[in-house]
Amino acid sequence: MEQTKKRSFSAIQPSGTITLGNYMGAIRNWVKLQDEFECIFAIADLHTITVRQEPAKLRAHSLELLAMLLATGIDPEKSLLFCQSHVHQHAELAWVLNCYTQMGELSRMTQFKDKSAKHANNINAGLFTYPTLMAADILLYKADIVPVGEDQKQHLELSRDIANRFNNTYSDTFTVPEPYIVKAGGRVMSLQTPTAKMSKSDPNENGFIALTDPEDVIIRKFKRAVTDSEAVVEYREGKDGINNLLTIYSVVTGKSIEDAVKEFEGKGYGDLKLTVGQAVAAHLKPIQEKYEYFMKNKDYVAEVYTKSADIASKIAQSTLRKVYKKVGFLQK
Ligand code: ATP
Ligand code: LTN
Repeated sequence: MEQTKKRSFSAIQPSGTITLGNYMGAIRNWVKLQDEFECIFAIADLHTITVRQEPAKLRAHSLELLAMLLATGIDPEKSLLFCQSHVHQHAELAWVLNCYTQMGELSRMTQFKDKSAKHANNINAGLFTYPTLMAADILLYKADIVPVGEDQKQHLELSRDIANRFNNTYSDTFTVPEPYIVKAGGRVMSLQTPTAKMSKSDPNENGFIALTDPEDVIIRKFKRAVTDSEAVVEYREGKDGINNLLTIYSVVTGKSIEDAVKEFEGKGYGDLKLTVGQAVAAHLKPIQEKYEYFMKNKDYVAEVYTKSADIASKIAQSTLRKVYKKVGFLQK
């Protein structure tokens, strides 16, 4: 890939069924960035095993995620789409970066604190060094921007610190990446606990909308969404449930929040929930049809990720070679 445009890198974990939160916070924007940037997308399977996975499920989730990304509009003619474990340089650079990252920095990461609380019986070293692998993902490709949801901001800041530290210790090696976080949809909340982010590994399925949920399930989940007792559709602080519904509605319909609020003037929460559910189902329908198509054409999906990994590996190797030289390894 000859680089003329600025580069974007992002990844997503195959840790479950992709949600409306992943779509609104990340994937929807990935699709849009493809013309302006040279985009590289990875399935972060190495990151996913920081939480124990059933092997058959991990394999299935990875394939489903690839098919879903293609269905949402990731175009292999324009972008690379591959599995992180297929490009061995990710793990190799992560090792080097581990030696340039402090324990104190890693122990301040809120995701580490949250996940170690959630998985108290498996606080493994990989969960702790998760952010250095993420830094390796980004820095290998000299990405200028990293489109992610709000929850990844802290990891991105650490990636920037690691890049600067390495550059200052040796000489300019890494591009210092900028986070690219959208305002609307950067943090979609759980439908059941609107103060917590919508998460694909939430054991309560009513908390999230999976992109594969059929229309009746989507509508049912929205009908059960937790709101408040005021019965006025307004967007303001303290109305987490309603704010979340209005944000979702605004993103899937392209209407502004103010227009959405006007539309529901004098109407009750029941109307709002039903309309939002219908709008989400209508928005997801064409994506679901394409998803079915790609799931029936697994050979095509395999061809995409194999070809992409070959190209990615060449870019990654050129960075890794420079890093090995700078730290003082003998050259082969
Ligand atoms: P897990 O529940 O396993 O931690 P997750 O649902 O948080 O997974 P990730 O694979 O960690 O998803 O994230 C993929 C992308 O989706 C990231 O860019 C992340 O910032 C974004 N994202 C995840 N959840 C949300 C959300 N609720 N709102 C907006 N963006 C989100
Ligand atoms: N940790 C990210 C997924 C991820 C990622 C990356 C995102 C892995 N490597 C590199 C951006 C850049 C998450 O969304 N939980």
